[in-house]
Amino acid sequence: MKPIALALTAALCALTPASFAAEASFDAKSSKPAAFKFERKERVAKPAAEDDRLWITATVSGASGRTAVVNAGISIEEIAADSVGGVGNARMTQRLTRLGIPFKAVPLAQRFHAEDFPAEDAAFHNYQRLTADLQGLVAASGGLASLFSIGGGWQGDKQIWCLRLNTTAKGEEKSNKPAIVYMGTHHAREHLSTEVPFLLAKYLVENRDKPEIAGLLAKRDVYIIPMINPDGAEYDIATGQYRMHRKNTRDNGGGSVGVDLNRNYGYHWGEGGSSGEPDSDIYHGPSAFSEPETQAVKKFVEDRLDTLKILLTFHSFSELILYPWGHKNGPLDDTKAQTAYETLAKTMAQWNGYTPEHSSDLYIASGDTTDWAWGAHKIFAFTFELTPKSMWDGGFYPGAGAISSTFAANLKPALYLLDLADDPYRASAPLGLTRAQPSNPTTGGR
Ligand code: 0X9
Ligand code: ZN
Repeated sequence: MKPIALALTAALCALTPASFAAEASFDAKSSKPAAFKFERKERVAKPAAEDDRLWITATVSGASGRTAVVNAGISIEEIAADSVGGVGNARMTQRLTRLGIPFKAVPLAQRFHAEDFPAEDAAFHNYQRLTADLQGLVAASGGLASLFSIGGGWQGDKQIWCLRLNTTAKGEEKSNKPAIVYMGTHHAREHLSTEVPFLLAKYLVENRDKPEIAGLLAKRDVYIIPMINPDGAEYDIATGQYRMHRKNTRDNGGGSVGVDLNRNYGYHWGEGGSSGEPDSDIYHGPSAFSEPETQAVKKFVEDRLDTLKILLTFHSFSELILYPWGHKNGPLDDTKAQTAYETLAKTMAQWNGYTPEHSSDLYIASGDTTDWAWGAHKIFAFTFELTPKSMWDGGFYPGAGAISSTFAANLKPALYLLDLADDPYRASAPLGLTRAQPSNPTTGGR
């Protein structure tokens, strides 16, 4: 087990608004954005003077018990057979008391011992390195890759970069080829979910001349957006020690920072498993798509509705393959789609060893990316909860040692979806007709 490094209270107190602003302008200067589409807003969130967050262990079992805990405003991070652990505050524990749910609560900083940033975690991409390395991939791609910004974050000084792989169209040019989008790091502290889509981009660029990869790339329009929440990701590491930050960096006032971007999408927004309280880790924001980050994704997707068939959003952790619905229990009414989702998820699970299930089997949550993509636009949408399985194995901070193995485990699922982006229903077509024959990236067997 790898220890988790956190220094929450110290970190929050050490970061003055002035130092944060100085760091932000450094990033803006060094990153040389290709398309700077917005004004800097000078709305840097002020850190809370005190961190009143609690680690809450509640005695519940089953998805309905977990949903009751989420509905109290607590973000569940650890699931055991008869209990869950997660982040909340004293007001939320009062709700558990009223519901008769037994719990224990300790200060979050006490639950995670403060340690130095592990030296090996320098391998993770911060915003600046990601910007440089994406630009490097474009330069090394022989004309295959292009880079553009889909918008900016709350603070307005960072771009949400999108790397595109298309043998003919570049940047934001239209293409008739079937499209797929991979995303990472909606949630600030889930840094491994930046690495996996980045490494997928790198793999595709470096192997672009291998027949099996060249064949795939020739017929597809591939978009990779590794860091949807650059402000939050930087905020999480800005002090050199992890702060366990989940949301973006909207200044909610009263010292509370951030909106949960994975509760801010506009399909059944504001319903179960999200909170209207700004200090909740699952705060859904003041309105659907209130945040620039989700607005950027919305525009990106809606500009490509005629060709975009599959969306895969990487999160961490728990080793799950999740698919709609998440805002309500039960299968999709559309049985053909339900069968396709099940086949896709089970097939991918054979390769990465993750557990395939409806998002709502984890817990009900409204306003997430995949419910919106499917509900509003019928784009096949999956959430992968990456390694590790549990908080005890490193949780959000599994260490750099997890990067390459997690990418390797998810490469074949990612290529499988890429192949199926013309028609995801091919996955459940009878064998011998149009059923997908997944590629084998190690042997080139397709
Ligand atoms: O709660 C989330 O947003 C996701 N888990 S995470 O630990 N990465 O925060 C899961 C979203 C799954 N969707 C639903 N249950 N609706
Ligand atoms: Zn997440």
